[in-house]
Amino acid sequence: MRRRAVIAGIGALFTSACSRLSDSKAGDALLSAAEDWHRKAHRLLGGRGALAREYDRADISPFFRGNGSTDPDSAEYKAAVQNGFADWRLTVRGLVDNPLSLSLADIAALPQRTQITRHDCVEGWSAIGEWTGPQLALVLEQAGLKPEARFIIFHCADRLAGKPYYESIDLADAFHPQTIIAHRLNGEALPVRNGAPLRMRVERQLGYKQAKYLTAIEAVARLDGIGQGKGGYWEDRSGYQWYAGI
Ligand SMILES: Nc1nc2c(c(=O)[nH]1)N[C@H]1C(S)=C(S)[C@@H](COP(=O)(O)O)O[C@H]1N2
Ligand SMILES: [Mo]
Repeated sequence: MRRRAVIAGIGALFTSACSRLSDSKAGDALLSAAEDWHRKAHRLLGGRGALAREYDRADISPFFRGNGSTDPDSAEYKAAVQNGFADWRLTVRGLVDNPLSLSLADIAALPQRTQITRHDCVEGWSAIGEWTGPQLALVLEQAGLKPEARFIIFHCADRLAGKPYYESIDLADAFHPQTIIAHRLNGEALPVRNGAPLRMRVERQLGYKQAKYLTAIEAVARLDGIGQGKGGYWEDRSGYQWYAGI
């Protein structure tokens, strides 16, 4: 019963997220024409709620390589590794009714989802891994999104070329059932290489959207004012599109 209520709730959120997106001028200005076409085509071809393919245990890649930051070199992160991430906190803030500060134990105590999916990096490699963690939707429901919230920003502990890595998604992806806050890879605690202790899995999108070393989740109305305003580290400094749907 409860599950059904949650699914109905997610359905309603999809509808409101989509109508909010289509009538928002800020959102339209943000997206290039081609990107907007891609996003709309994706919605028609199976819909934004369609599931990414899930694989079998036998398909899991023997080694899930690391890319981008693979060993953040800040003193804080090194200290966190040293004490087994015992004091790691994930904050949930911005346009929410109840800001949260979650420990790894809080995250592990939530209902968990495990999914075996393929990660596709634009640099031309893929890997299949089994990810475990709570759905982002559960955490956002606990925090209670304010009606003005339209995007979710993921803040990370690492920097590349001196700038903090960050990413963002819209509410359709935020409430997608396969969007999880992963703390396990192939049944083990996440390796540092792959984003320990927490990283996002947004399975309908490309590799650079899968934010590692997650420290905060922020609900916002607009993307300008965060980083250089294009919604992500690579979006800000290369031609990478904000909507990286696959
Ligand atoms: N915080 C952070 N997240 C990140 C990156 C990064 O450098 N820093 N690189 C991105 C890119 S381009 C890819 S392909 C994936 C790589 O994930 P992996 O290291 O687990 O293979 O993480 C993404 N998330
Ligand atoms: Mo990537």
